[in-house]
Amino acid sequence: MRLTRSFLPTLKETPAEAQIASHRLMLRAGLVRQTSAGIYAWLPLGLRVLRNIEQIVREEQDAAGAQEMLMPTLQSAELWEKSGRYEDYGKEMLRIVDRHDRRMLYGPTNEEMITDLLQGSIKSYRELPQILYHIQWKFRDEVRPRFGVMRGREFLMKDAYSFDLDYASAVVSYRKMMLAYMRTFQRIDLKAIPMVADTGPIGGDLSHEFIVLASTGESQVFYDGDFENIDWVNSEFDYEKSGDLDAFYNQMTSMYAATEEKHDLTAWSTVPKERKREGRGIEVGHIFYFGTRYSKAMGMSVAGPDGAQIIPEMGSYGIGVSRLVGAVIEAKHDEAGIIWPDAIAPYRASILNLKQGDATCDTICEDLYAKLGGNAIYDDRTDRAGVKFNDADLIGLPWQIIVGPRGAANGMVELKRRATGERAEVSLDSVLAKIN
Ligand code: 5CA
Repeated sequence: MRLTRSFLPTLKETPAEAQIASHRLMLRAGLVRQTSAGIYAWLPLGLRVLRNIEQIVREEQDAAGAQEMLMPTLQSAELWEKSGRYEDYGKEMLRIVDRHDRRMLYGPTNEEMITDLLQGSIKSYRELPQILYHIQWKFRDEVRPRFGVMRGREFLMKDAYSFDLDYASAVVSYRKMMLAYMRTFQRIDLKAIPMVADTGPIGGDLSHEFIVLASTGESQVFYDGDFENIDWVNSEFDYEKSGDLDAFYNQMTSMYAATEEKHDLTAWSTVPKERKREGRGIEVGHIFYFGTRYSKAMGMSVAGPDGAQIIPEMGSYGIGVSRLVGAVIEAKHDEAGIIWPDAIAPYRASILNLKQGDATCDTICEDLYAKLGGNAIYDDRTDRAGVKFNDADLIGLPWQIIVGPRGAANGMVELKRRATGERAEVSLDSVLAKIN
């Protein structure tokens, strides 16, 4: 993308309405713009990050055996009356009336809809277990939307739903999702701690929140320091083998918000003192096992092996995809701007032409830009070098290729790694090899 041709409205001034770093940086780097309270338009650069995160979430859901589908944003009130949640959800639910006076709502979540969809089609125990997910916009009329996309009213969520024949099988589904979450956050280069959680209006009796560590986070979390060192992506966990499963599960349940008195702190008390950690973080995911609460309410049952009807055991599993964009920035920024992890960066590199109009600089930049195949931002503006450096740091791509007339004359450019600030003079040949 050439900066002179792109819609990338960066801001020099810090927007007054933004209280936290990620909100300020998302506005300043031209990732989003608010269109009304708690509702954001994703500008080209922001959308690329959102899509990259979405893709990692999708790959890990698929790898865990979940199947992608897409349910609508609008739902009928009747569905929610069946589960009893139409009234319970209160003012957070955006209620809409269509031209035939039918009561509709903009979905805040999809337990009712997915259960209703499956109950018409799944008849036998042989068709279970199933895990289905979609990545879809939600609306919750939060009283106080704030912190930009972190607590929006409209936000993008990945929500998955599992259906199993019995408790033991439902717990396996739950653990599969748990591991998929840990892998997802690790791939985004985040440290996430699963914390035993309240189930809230969703209901159920087994639930974890996933807290991404960031010093500015709203949630306080106590955790076992050993947890930060587990390589979720490269470890094998055998869900069918109970030994592995239990070890894994015990690790997961040893994380508590020690301030929540109602939690059983026995497991926490067994963590050696030197491994106990306290931190702050942002809730980016929440998973729930809730048994037959919705399947029963929506009238779902399947024929068991002996012909008797079985009401499936369910769980639901959410990741705040749009919130993750903010959470990543909270975890990864400095005074100068964003520091995108490689896995989700909107582009790999910024090319900074320090002397636009100089034949050698222009040729080198054009050549690099072509060879990076659309995976770079080319700062081809005629601005001062200082402006280009500042904007490149603000936007935060992993690499900066700095092309100035002195080096260019000798076929050399400067390569800067945004995360470390390390700079090195490199030849044109090696710059692409380094970046790729
Ligand atoms: N039905 C369940 C799981 S599918 C559910 O809705 N869970 S939730 O309410 O905890 O939401 C799941 C995730 O969505 C949260 O962990 C959070 O990351 C994200 N989320 C929730 N509310 C908002 C919001 N107002 N703005 C941005 N993200 C949100």
